[in-house]
Amino acid sequence: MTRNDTDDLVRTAQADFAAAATPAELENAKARYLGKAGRLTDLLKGLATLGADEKKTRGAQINAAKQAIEAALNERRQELADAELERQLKAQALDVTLPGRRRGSGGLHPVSRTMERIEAIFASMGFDVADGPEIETDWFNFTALNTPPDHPARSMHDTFYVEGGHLLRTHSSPMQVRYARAHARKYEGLAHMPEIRVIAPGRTYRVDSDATHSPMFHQCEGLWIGENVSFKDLKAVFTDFCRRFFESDALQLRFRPSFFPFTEPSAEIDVAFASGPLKGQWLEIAGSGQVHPNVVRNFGLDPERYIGFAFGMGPDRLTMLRYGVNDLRLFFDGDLRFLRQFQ
Ligand code: 2NM
Repeated sequence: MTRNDTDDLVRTAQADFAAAATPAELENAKARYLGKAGRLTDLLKGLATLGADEKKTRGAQINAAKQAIEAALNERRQELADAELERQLKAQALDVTLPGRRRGSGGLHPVSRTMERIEAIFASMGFDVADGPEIETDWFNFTALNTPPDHPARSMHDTFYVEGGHLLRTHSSPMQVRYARAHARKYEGLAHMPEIRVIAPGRTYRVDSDATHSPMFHQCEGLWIGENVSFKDLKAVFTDFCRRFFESDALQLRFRPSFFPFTEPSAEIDVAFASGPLKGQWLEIAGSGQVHPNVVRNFGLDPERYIGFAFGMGPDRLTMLRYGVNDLRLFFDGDLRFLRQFQ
């Protein structure tokens, strides 16, 4: 063997390594030269037959070839590793110049908008805004409100009863009873009690479902109790509220005699728009009345001294009127194509 044969071997190995396209192919190629049965190993075995001097030069020659082959192997390993890294980086490339994915902006539900308008208008007239439990006791929902034990509203056809003898409140007035009782207790025994002026907006529940009734709906009830609060105050407050809510000073109101267990006398409140598609039509929008003495007593107050009025309205219906929506269920289906129109 001559220097030429080791030079050839190095060149063949270099070409072989260069032809390896993957790390696995490269390791196979490596075995052909540096493995146990590899060609370089064969050369080393051949040394055994040589004399001492020849062995020394030949050994150095083979060693140089081995080093060159190992260098070529490592170089190719690095090339393949670099190529793989490059490939991965390309695959995961992040183009920071692309526009970001924006999270769509949300907005208030149309009924929430109505609630906020109602709250703002009554707050400007000195009314507190109170909320409380939607699961109520029979006493707060019915008894305290002068509703007799055999009243149809108490039947399972009208009221959702839940475990433990509780029920889903059928109106928001139980919250007014809670509020009035807390107020009365706070000023008990004192010479002067500030007037009670509160609205109770929130979710209420009845066994009822069609285009104008949902088993869950909203109510906002109002209460004003003092020593000298009369029906004329109710008319003034509610007229002012309606004209501001519907943004029309020409809006007409009508108080029509009615009956509720918790008020006496009682009145239904109708409005008529001065313009628009419903112009001149009387539309019922609330119930009201002078709070019944039995209810005032259940507030923890003396009905001989304290008197006032209450009213109840449906923010869902007010929203339908304000925006011209004809099916109440649209508000509760959660269809964004409908809800987005109010943004
Ligand atoms: C209505 C109609 C008439 C009402 C009564 C009370 C309370 F708590 F003072 F007794 N709150 N709300 C009331 C009165 C509600 O809704 C149609």
